[in-house]
Amino acid sequence: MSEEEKISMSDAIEKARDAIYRFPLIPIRGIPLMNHIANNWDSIWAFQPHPSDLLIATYPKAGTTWTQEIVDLLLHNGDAEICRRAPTIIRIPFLEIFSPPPIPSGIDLLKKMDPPRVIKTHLPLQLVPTGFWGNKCKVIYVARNAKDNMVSYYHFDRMNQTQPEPGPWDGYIHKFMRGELAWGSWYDHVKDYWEERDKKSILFLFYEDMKENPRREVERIMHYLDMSLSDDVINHIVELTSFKVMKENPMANYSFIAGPVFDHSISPFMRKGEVGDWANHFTPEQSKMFDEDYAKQMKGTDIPFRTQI
Ligand code: PPS
Repeated sequence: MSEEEKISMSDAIEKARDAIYRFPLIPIRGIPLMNHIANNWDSIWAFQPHPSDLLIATYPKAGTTWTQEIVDLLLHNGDAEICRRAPTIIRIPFLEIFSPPPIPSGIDLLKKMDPPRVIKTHLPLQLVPTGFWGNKCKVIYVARNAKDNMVSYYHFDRMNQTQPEPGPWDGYIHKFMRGELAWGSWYDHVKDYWEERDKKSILFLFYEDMKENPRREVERIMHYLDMSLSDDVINHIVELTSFKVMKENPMANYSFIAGPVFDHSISPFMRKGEVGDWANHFTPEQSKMFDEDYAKQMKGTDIPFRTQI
């Protein structure tokens, strides 16, 4: 980021102090989306990708930023300096985001970029602009087990003052199970991408696999992108995208979106980065109730989620 861009970003943060609030949810085709997205839905839906564009799709908090960093490094041969050229959200725009500065609008950024572009979305499959499928764009989907995904989302909703108010943990579990959080039902989100993965040539990844064997998953992404990099470069990318290194990387840890928008003192964006943290949040009763409901909502699907590794 240039000095000029940094100054305009900090100006925007100052202005945001008055403008931010917890955006209400408005349904778009039954999916609750924050009002700044719903109000701009027509331009999001009309977005025309180029066939060379790559989409990284996730339910919120499933490992998006991690995957974005891996992809950016792969595309730049593991060059750490180039991948520190700007914060993640500038390097890889967030398609549907239209919130006020300092969070930049995805469509505005994309208009200024030449393809091939890497694009982030949390949209469920049926709301992804149809050009992505029509143009046979590559799509990477990352999924995370429901319990850890929810814990991460809960802490994010506490710290991100633009997200709807999470309320107490006990009630949050029910909102998650009913699909009432921003971007809707986790269950439908993962099932729809899973069912379409072969037909649409989607690379379907699991957060737990990435934790278990990051090198294997980095290579999986590399092959999907039809690339071949040296062992040294791959090892370097694995190191640069470890939780520890990314947490200290100001261009990957969202520290550029400071208070009052992201209040990292409530919970840092790079919080724990673990599999199984759910066990520190769910009571045995909550876990049992959640598991029973999970079995009903996921009946008939065979997605191999793991809640521990
Ligand atoms: S967002 O806001 O939807 O884009 O968030 P997202 O990036 O999908 O998810 C954030 C969670 O991913 C963790 N994270 C990582 N875990 C392991 N390794 C690496 N390198 C990494 N980078 C980000 C981040 O800490 C959030 O998870 P929790 O459980 O809250 O720590």
